Amino acid sequence: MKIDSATLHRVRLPLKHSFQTSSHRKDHLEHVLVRLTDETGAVGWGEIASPSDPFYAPDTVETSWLIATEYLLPAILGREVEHPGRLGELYGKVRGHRFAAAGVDAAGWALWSRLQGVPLAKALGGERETVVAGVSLGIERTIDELLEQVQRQVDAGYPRVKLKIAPGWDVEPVKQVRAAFPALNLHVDANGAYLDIPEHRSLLRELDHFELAMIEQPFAPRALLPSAQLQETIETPVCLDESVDTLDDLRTAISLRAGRILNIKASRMGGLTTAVAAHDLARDAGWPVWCGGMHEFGIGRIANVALSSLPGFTLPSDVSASDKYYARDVVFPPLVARHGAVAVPTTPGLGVEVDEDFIAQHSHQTHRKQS
Ligand code: OSB
Ligand code: MG
Repeated sequence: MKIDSATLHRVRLPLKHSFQTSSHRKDHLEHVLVRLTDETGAVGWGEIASPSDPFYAPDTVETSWLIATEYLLPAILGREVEHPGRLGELYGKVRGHRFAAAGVDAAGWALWSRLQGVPLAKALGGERETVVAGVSLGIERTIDELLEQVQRQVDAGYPRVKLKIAPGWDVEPVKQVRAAFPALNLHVDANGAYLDIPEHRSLLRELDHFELAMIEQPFAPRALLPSAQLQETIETPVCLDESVDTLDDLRTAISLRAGRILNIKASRMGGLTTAVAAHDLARDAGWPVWCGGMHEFGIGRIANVALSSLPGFTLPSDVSASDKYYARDVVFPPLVARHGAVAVPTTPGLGVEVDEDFIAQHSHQTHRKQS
């Protein structure tokens, strides 16, 4: 395929329920949607799901926009690419800025699979017809409000619930949720909020008593040694998210036994190509994987559903239905979960219609470039 034109839309959507992590609170999301066409006019969409602030990763919506417009799109426009797995070579000199690269990579995969007449999931090597979805719940103001949120998601049919934790919001909320939902598949995500100090290590070890499926990213992204030391002292698997940006990070983490589970986010790792390679590497190492989310709009999330259909994704993924996040989504039909499972699209490309009018209405910055 030859990429003939590229358009970026910066789109803002309000969240139905504001979300607090260990680092910040948000009530809306602003993502950059990438629209690529080839010379026949076929279209592929991808999503740059960078948070607005540099608190999850160094990226922001502004830096992603800059890198996409100044480096990534100029590198791919007018170039002949035989396979989307090779797109990254065209901008291989760009260090970091993986969220921006991931949006471009995903649009390339969507376009290519559309041109090949195969569903994106098949193009990636997916095998499953449905994927099991979990939900991720933020830090609430009170434990009662948290219990209400958990109940709501259990009632909606989700079989796995993840709770955000931070020092001051950990053992007590987890104890109460576990007491109220003894059989629930439950896990916690600290987004790196704990320090390698005795007080924090003992809080994390206390969490070992609640039959959690995993403790996700307890320490800072680069703190692989503390993570390995914690894993050695607890039964609960440690899951890595922010620690693994590249395949080399993953090899290091596996070799240090810094965890036992990997959260794969195509956004964090620079695209679907690297996400698939991480899946293969983790599988060889015996690490189960699941697909994390960045509160993607439907374009990014349907790509996450396709990715989650690969055989190594044996744990529930953060691919909740559109109505968990947004009153209206950018794709049609919106994602729905039945008994906690989301169907993998079976038609060519992304397998959903992109609502271009709705995107145009909510886009407050646009950039268009032709080869
Ligand atoms: O750590 O998984 C995370 C959202 C923003 C930043 C980091 C994370 C998250 C989530 C959201 O947990 C999961 C979802 O998209 O439902
Ligand atoms: Mg996480």
